[in-house]
Amino acid sequence: MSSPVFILNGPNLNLLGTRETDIYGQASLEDIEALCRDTAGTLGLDIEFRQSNHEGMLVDWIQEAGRDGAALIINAAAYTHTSVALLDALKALSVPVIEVHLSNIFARDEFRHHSYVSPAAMGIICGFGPKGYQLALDAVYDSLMQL
Ligand code: CA2
Repeated sequence: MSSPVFILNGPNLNLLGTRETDIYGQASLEDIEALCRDTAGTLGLDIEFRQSNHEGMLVDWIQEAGRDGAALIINAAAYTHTSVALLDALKALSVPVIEVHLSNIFARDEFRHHSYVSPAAMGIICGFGPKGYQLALDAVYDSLMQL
């Protein structure tokens, strides 16, 4: 089995599809995981898809991705805008990191315009809903294949 691409999701993303559907759409996190499994299968990638509401857990998983993963896709949700701990953990990685957001954070509240994740990321994809995760997997594939 090859090293998986870690796909980490931050706080409250477990509520997707139940509330705030005008902003985040109808898809649940389980729907997004299924979409990722499908896309990853097509690309020949293994994935490790996780969600936590706890900053420390996300830090532990980022470190695990650095040890055992081929790449990391992260939607840090609200921690995007607050967490130096996530930035420090991400900066220690040598695998490719891609930041994803369902919504266009730059078209929303000013406090969402700054990301602590972006300085450690190869790139950021936002505003495309669940498709952003597929685009991120595509980008990971290209990066791993050095396309
Ligand atoms: O657009 C994104 O993916 C965000 O990362 C989502 C975060 C938000 O804080 C970021 O600024 C942008 C919020 C995720 C919360 O998701 C909910 C879903 C349903 C109901 C309540 C929250």
